[in-house]
Amino acid sequence: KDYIQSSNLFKEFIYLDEIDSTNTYVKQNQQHLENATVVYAERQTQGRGRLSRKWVDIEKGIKMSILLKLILFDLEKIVPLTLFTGLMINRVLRKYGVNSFIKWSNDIYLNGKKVCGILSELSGEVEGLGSIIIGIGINVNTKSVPEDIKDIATTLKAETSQDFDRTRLIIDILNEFERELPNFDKYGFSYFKDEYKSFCLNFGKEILINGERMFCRDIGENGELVCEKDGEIIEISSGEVLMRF
Ligand code: BT5
Repeated sequence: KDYIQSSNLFKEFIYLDEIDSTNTYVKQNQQHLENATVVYAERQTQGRGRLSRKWVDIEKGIKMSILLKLILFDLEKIVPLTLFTGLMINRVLRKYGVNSFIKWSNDIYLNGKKVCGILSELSGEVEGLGSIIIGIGINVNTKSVPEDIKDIATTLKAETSQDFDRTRLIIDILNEFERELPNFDKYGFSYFKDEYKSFCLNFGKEILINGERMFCRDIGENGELVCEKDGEIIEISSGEVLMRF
């Protein structure tokens, strides 16, 4: 509450015990919600990932959505905004001494397993004008994850043997987001590109995209992957990226 009161961006924080999905909640209630409202849920019964995938609910974690209203979007800015959000989370985790990395475009990894996912969704009432909902899921204070995702997912506690103050973590993430948003607005993703590259697991590696093997040469000005295949340069701005470990 103190943080929200002192924030120039975030004006409202809604706490829910249980909801289907914080992104769905924001989408359904956005007419009544102020710009930059943050909705947090202790439990999600139908947490969502991208492309109709599921986000498994893990207790003692963070599941929240940020509503940014009346954004004249520029679809080109949506992917970079998600990348920017991931980078801010990665930055905060690193400040806590956590050895996290980013898997393009929006996953945070710790010791080869996913600890955080981001789901950005557009919701437009009028053409070109609408809102962006940024959903953030972080696995925090459980020692383990459910059996069905244990090979691919982990929690901050499982990897560091530490408990994290979730309120502090949320405030630090929102704070970092708020502090850097003007730079993102003004200069776009390119302002953050070098930092992103230095923590991006895909950069400088062979990756598989839709079954095709290519080499990731660079991260572009808008956060696209610049890849090389058979001497040809291919730019990828969305889609599935599978790491070859
Ligand atoms: C994501 O999708 O990673 C986006 C996750 C966003 C979750 C937040 S929570 C608050 C807000 N409300 C929502 O309903 N969603 C957002 P994607 O890149 O498609 O990854 C989904 C895949 O991650 C699944 O198919 C699983 O393989 C894996 N996965 C599912 N649950 C996980 C978990 N808790 N931790 C790590 N990996 C998980």
